[in-house]
Amino acid sequence: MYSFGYVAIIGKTNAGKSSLVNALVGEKVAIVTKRPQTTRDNILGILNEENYQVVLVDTPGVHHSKNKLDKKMMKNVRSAISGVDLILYLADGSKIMDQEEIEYFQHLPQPKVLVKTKIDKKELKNFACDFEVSSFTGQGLIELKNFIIDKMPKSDEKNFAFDQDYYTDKSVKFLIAEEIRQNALNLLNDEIPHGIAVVIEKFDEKSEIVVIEATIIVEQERHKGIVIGKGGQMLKKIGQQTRAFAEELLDQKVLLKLFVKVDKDWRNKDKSLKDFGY
Ligand SMILES: Nc1nc2c(ncn2[C@@H]2O[C@H](COP(=O)(O)OP(=O)(O)OP(=O)(O)O)[C@@H](O)[C@H]2O)c(=O)[nH]1
Ligand SMILES: [Mg+2]
Repeated sequence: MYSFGYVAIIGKTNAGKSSLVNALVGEKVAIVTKRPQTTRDNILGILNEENYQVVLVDTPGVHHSKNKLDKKMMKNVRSAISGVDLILYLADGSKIMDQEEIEYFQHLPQPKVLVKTKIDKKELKNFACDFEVSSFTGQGLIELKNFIIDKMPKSDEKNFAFDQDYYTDKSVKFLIAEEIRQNALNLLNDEIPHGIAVVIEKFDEKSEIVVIEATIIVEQERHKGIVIGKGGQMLKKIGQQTRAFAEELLDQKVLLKLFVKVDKDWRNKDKSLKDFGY
């Protein structure tokens, strides 16, 4: 018997969704930051074994929309919920589930389970759940994984949707663009809000060194200088961290050039959203 199916990973922003997908897959599929609203797209993390394939759908955190990008993100969440074989709703174990969150969970379609995350934290809250996990220590992951595989539709034939060599549906270009965004979010202070997008302008693998050119888009003129930093120091740091990731991913030397561009209020412009891949 073969098992194949889709699992949506839903939850408030910062609940630990991307961390759990990465921990279950064992590869860096989705970027993680301490900041809210990190994930913007639905990103697939694929678990492969001879007799099963499970497609985990990482989603943007559920939040109230302030701009067109937010609305697209919430549309991504809704589309992830429909037609999956199981929903994992993740709730941060160090925060209480307020009434709004409880109701949101109750309104999700079946089959669904409530997963308490970050159980390695000291300030754990006491609320009922089906599974308790920590992506940091690995606690509860095997139990959760076995439960997921068990819940997937069974078939005599191997009807998997993805080549078993793949652990995500995203391209190397996408993963590197996201890594740049992650490192920028982690290195920059709170002055730069979530108005950053990254576009890969050039990806040249022809010679033995891979040449990548990327532009970081900011939404205000004064943010440009902050991203570049004094004497270009900030941009250099973002570049260094990303190059290390890209070289490991590609198993090749990488030359990474970063540029910064202003696109005022791009999160509310349809054309910009499309140009930046949202
Ligand atoms: N202590 C602890 N922290 C965790 C754990 N999992 C995630 N975190 C932290 O929680 C923060 C948010 O993690 P993410 O995985 O990006 O959360 P997310 O739900 O994908 O967030 P959005 O994409 O913004 O919706 C990061 O700072 C993580 O390091 C965990 O198991 N233990
Ligand atoms: Mg995320």
